[in-house]
Amino acid sequence: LEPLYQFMARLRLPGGILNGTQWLVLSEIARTYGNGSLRITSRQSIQFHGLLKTHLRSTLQALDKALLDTVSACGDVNRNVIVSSAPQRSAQHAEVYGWAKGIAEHLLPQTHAYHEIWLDGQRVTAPPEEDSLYGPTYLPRKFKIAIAVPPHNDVDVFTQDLGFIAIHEDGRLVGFNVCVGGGLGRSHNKPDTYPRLADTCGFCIPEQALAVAEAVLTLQRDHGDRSDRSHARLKYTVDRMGLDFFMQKVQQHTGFSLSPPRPFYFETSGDRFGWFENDDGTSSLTLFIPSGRIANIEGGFPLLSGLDALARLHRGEIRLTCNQNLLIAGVSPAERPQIEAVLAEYGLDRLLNFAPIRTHAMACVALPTCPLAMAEAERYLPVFLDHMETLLAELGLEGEALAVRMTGCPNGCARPYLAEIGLVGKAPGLYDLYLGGDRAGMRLNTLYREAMGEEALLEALRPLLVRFAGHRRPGETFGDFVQRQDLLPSNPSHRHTERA
Ligand code: SRM
Ligand code: SF4
Repeated sequence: LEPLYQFMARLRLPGGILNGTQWLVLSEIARTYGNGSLRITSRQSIQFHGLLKTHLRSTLQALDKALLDTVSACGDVNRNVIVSSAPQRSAQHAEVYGWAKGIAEHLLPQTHAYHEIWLDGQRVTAPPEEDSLYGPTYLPRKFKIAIAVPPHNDVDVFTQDLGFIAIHEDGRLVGFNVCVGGGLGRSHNKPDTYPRLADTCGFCIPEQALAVAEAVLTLQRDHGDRSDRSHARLKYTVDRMGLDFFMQKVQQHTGFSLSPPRPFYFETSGDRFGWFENDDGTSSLTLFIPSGRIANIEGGFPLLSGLDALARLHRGEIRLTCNQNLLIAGVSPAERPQIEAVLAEYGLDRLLNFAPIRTHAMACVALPTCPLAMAEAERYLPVFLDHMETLLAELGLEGEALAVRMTGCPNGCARPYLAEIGLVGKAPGLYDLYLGGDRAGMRLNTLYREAMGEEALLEALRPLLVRFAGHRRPGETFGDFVQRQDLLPSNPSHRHTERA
């Protein structure tokens, strides 16, 4: 008798875009085969948890019918390509999304194994098949790409192996700044593993983006460290080879030179909540989804059913954000009153009324499903934020959109190393405390104290917040304040800590 194995499955969803019909398929799968919940991820995708082994094929077949799949959402390949989710200029978003989709498709492994194993069971090609891009051994490690559309850095573009920053001039996409060598994963007590922000290396026109992506990925395939997985990401390859030499190789591979990076400005890495107008006459609504977890709580809040009702009604896009939230995008003026009625009927309008410290926080999944978790994250974040809300209210800081990010281990899945307050799980109930990130994803934070329980964390934060409340400059954020006041130790485990 086989044990009742259960699995997590993650969608490939470039740009995090779904239509209403697809949403309803996902919801049905979660209820029928999963644990009744959908989880929006920090890479703008959806995860199912609790899929029994015997239900995997039915799940993937149901996804296939909805034109969705899980190919390349995990593994040593290019992962889900992410894109800023809410530029109000609709045409800009559509164009940039087009490039993201193109890159995602270009870098998709060519294997037919997924179809053979999960869909029709028929062998499509004769073995052995070899992928012309990935070769017989694929990449040394996962590879991640994002496209940011300034002033939104909701994708945290500098944390990606390869980042593109869309440059618009007179409203027209003229190209992308190219950023290389970001990544966050590290291990406790291994100082030779570290988070690193990508370097902005040059500028390319849109038609060159595919070639740049292919060159960077191919160089990582050929030069990445295959002897030690903890050193196999591109950031280590770049540091080992030297950025200039690596970029020379990229230019040799593409056959063209990058021009100097163009100016850009990032205002925020967070989401803006509520309704906003788009330039095509439609509007969009961003809903806060606590840690991206969507379920019906028994005897409580019917979040999944409410979103299903919206999906049945809405003719435009449903967009997922890299902060684990959800947008009902492109709502026509005629549709808007109906959407508002559904929000009221299911009580979804309460998602617009949380304190900023909650709506700007993120936690990774961690326990009970993540096998790498050392401490709680998604389940503990709301408790920690209760304490933080009380503390901020006491100090007159209740409106502060302080960015708190929590993970159950140092892998960094909720990108805690950029937060103003980052909590990184070390053991059950114990977290390393990082401070001093900014709100636009331009700076890594710094390790402040190690292995702290709840009480110690609050005790450490209180005097800093008291000082902040009394001495901040107008508009200054907590992260900027602790940096300016020199309240942080120097931290040798971080590289390239600030983007100009
Ligand atoms: Fe992650 C592994 C969850 C974004 C760095 N991540 C895992 C696994 C699959 C655990 C495992 O290997 O067994 C987690 C599944 C937990 C579960 O029960 O569902 C997991 N990662 C997640 C998600 C769901 C976090 C979330 O709460 O939203 C995110 C899914 C993204 C997606 O849709 O593709 C997620 N992971 C990230 C990010 C953020 C990002 O990509 O922007 C990072 C840091 C950036 C980076 O890659 O450097 C990240 N995850 C890792 C690492 C460390 C990689 C490294 O270079 O050291 C691991 C462990 C590994 O790869 O060995 C990991
Ligand atoms: Fe799991 Fe660690 Fe990622 Fe959290 S940060 S989901 S605990 S691997």
